Amino acid sequence: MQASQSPPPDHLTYLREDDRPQAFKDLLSSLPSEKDWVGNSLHLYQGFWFPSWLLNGIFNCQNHFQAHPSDILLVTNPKSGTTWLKAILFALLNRTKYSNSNSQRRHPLLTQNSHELVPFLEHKLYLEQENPDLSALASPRLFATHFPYSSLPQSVSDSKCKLVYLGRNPKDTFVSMWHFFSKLRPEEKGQIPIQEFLDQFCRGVSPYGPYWDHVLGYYKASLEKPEKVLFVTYEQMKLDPHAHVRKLADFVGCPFSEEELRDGTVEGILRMCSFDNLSSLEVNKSGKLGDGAESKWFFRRGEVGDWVNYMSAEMGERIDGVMDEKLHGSGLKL
Ligand code: PAP
Repeated sequence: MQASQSPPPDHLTYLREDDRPQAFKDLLSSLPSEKDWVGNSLHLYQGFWFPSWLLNGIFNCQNHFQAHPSDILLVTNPKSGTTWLKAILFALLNRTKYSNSNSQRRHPLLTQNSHELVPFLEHKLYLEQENPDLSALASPRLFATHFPYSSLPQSVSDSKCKLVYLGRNPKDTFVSMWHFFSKLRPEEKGQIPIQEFLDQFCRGVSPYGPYWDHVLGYYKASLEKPEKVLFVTYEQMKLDPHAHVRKLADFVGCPFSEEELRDGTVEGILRMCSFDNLSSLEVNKSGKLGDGAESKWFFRRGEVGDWVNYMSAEMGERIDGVMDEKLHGSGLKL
């Protein structure tokens, strides 16, 4: 596999491989590894590929995160619509605080990116600190993660907390990822060669990949434990957002009242969290996120089926072929 050997852009400090304890370095060197297109190492740990800069967050979270029964975890594979679902879940859980009748309170989504409002466990909280103090967070706590199901911290499985998994068509996810990682490269390197990015993806080598195993883990869990894991897709959300926001609200234990359904609360949340609205806000047009990525990179097209604009039919069939083979017999179609 060819890969960029150049260091990541300067502003992306979180990508740098810093001085780590020897034990950590030893563990990393014992894991199979590959280079990604940004210049990072990916390591195969517990059957999934993790960027090396993130493994500390993964280990810390696995060792220390204590789930509460009222916690809600949004889980996605990167580029499946995390930014959108973070906004929707935040808006629906906080709807009383920021309702129309309480409009003197400016809605936080108007001034903060949803990634700031709904923190990632392993990317943020447990990456910055080994064991962050989360006791001040109000219940229900809303977190996000890209953890594969089989690698979740033990306390998540043991507690009654709820998991919302958002899946997405692999071709659209792949194209979204290709755009995003191309941005992370030094400008002079330009876009990642899509064919070679595809080769890697189809071998299962992508952050938190293999993609199919990530999705399948949560799909199966949602069948086995429907009260704990809700599996929805980006495409379902796009097709019937109203029904799915209601479904989300029911699942997380804060169903819409008859009055809310009459007074347009659901529509208000959908309007607030729409691609057009969020992507037009100053905070999402010009802001940066803590990890150096620009907020606007998280709002590209926001459409279903955009892959056809970047991949040939043959490339699409290649992803379909791998997915058919890997999901065969599971009942899952993406
Ligand atoms: P992450 O997992 O790294 O946080 P994530 O938010 O899943 O990223 O990926 C961004 C995708 O969600 C982009 O898809 P695209 O590249 O196919 O366009 C982005 O446009 C899309 N997205 C962001 N916000 C919304 C939204 N409000 N509605 C629909 N799609 C959205």
